[in-house]
Amino acid sequence: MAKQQITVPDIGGAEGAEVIELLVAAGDQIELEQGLLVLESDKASMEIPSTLAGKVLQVLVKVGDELSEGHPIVVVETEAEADAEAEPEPESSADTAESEGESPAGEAVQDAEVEPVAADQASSDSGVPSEVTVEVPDIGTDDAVDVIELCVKPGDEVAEGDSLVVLESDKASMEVPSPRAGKVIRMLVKEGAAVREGDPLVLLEGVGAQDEQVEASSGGDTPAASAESAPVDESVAQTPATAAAATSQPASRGSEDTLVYAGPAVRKLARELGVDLAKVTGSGPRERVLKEDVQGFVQRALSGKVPAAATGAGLPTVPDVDFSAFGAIETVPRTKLDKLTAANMQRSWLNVPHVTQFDDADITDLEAFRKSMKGEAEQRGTRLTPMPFLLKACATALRDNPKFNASVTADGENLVYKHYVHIGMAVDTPVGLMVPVIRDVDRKSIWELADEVVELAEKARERKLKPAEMQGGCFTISSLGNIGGNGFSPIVNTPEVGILGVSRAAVKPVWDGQAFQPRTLLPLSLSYDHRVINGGDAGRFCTQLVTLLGDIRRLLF
Ligand code: CAO
Repeated sequence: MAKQQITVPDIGGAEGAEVIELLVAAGDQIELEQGLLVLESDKASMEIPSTLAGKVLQVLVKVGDELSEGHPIVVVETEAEADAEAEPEPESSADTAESEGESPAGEAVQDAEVEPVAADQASSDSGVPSEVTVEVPDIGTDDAVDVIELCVKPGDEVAEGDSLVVLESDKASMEVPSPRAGKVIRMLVKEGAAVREGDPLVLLEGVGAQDEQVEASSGGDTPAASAESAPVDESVAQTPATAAAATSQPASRGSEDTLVYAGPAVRKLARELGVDLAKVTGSGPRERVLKEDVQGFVQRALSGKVPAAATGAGLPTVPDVDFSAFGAIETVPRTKLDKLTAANMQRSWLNVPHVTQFDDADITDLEAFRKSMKGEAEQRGTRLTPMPFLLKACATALRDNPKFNASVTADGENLVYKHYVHIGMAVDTPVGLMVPVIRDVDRKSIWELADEVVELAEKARERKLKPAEMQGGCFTISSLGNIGGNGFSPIVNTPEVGILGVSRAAVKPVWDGQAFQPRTLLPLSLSYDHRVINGGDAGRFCTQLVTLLGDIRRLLF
C-alpha cells in the first residue's frame, strides 16, 4: 500500500481555474483516468482524470477553490508498495502518467499549445473570405487516433472555438475547435477514420483578418492558447488543440445546435451503451452530463419510460411521483396496446403541427332517412348507424380534396398522393384503442359499409383483427357519438394528415330566416397536419362534409 497525491496537471497555463464540481469523495475506489473534479477557467471547463487507481483517502479541495498547475487535489491509497507509505508523495499527475507511458491531460494541452494548426490559404486582408484547412493538432502521440464524432457538417456556420470534430486515442478524447468563425465547406474526414497529427479534418471558409484570428487564439480563447507559444505566421490560422485529454467543453452539434457538455469518460460510456448524448439531460453544474445521467437514461429506456419520440425532442422527463404519500393507490401494468397507442400519440403530437377545425352538420334529414331504414337493416342482419354515411361523405371529400388523402415523406421533401381511399375507424375496446381500416370506401355501398363497420368493430373488441386489417389507412374517423361531448380535437394518426372527430348529435334550434327550427346537428372536429394542409384546404374539406351530410343525395355523385 502506498499513499500518493494527485495534483493539478498543466491546464494550458490557466491560472486560478475554479473547481465547479467534485467527482469523488473520501472513501471512493477510483480507477485510472476516472474524473476527479471539474475545473473551469474563463474559457473552458475540464475534467481532471485520476492518474492512479486506488482508494481516495482525502480530497484536498472543495467546490469554489481556485487552482493552478501543481495544486494538490486528492490523496490516494494505491496497491503499489512504496517507500513513502506514511508520507503523501508530492508527485504531479503529469509525472505519474509520463512514467507509465500515458498521455495525461496537461501534457497534451501543453503540446497543443505549441503546435498550431496549419491553414491552406489564409487571407490577411480583413473582411476577405479565405479557405482554411483545419488539421489534426499535436495530440501527444504518434499513433493514429479515431475520429469519433463530427460536430459539424458542410454548410454549417461555426463560431471561433466551436468544436469541429472529436478525436479519441486509447487514453483520451479531445475536441478540435474552429480557429475562426466561418462556414464549413467540406468535411475532410469521416466518423471512424484514423488520423494523425497534420491530417486534414475540415475545410472552412472564414471572413476576417488573419492577424485577428491569431490574436484571438493567443489571447487565451482555449486553455491551450498562449501569447508566447502560439507562433504568428501570416499563412496559418491558429487552432490550438483544445482541451486535450480531459476537457469537457460543450460541443456544438451542428445542425441540431445542441450543446453537449460531457467529459471524455462520459462520452466513452455513452458510446459503449449506444446512447446519443444529445438526448441526455445533464444534471451536473451548467447541465453537464454525468455518468449517472447516461446510466439513468439507459435504465429509463429499458423500462420503457423514455418514449422514442420524446427522447428525440430532448424533452425533460416528467418526474416520478410517489402517489402513496397522499393516499391509498394501486399500480396496474399497462397493456401492450395501451403503450403502443401512447407512443404513437406522442410521436404524432410532437411531429405534427395540429390544427382542429370545428363545424356542425345538419343531419336532420339523414337521421330521418336512417331511422326509416332501420327495419330493412335488421332484415339484412346489420345495423345502420351514422358511421357508414360518415365514411361515404369522407371518401367523397377525400377524392375531391386529394391533399387530405396524401402523406408527407419522412424527409419532408415529397407528398405521396394515394389513388385509393382506405379509411380507419377508431374503436374503443376494453384493452385500448384499435383502428381497423375499411378499404376502398369510395367504391362501396352504404350497406356494404354498414356490414364492415359492425364486423370490424366486433373483431376489434374480440381482439381478432389481423395486422393487415389495421394497415393502409389514408384518413381516420373517431366517433364518440355514442358516448357524448360537444367536440374534441383528435390527434392525427400519422402518416395520415387528417382525422375527423365526431361528437354526439343533438337537436338544437336553428334560425331559418323567419323562425327557429328544431334541427339535429352533428358536431365535427377536423384535425389536420398543418405542414401539409392549409386552413383553406381544411375549410373546403369541412364545408363539403357538412354539405354532403346535410343532403345525402349528394353522395350519389
Ligand atoms: N350522435 C348521436 N348518436 C350516435 C352518434 C352520434 N354522433 N353516433 C352513433 N350514435 C348512436 C348510434 O346510432 C347507435 O344508436 P342506434 O342503435 O339507436 O342507432 C348508438 O349510438 C351506438 O352506436 P355504436 O357506437 O354502436 O356504432 P357506431 O357505428 O356509431 O360506432 C364505433 C362504431 C366502433 C366507432 C364506436 O362503437 C366506437 O368504438 N367509438 C369510439 C371511438 C373512440 O374511442 N374514439 C376515440 C379515439 S381517441 O382516444
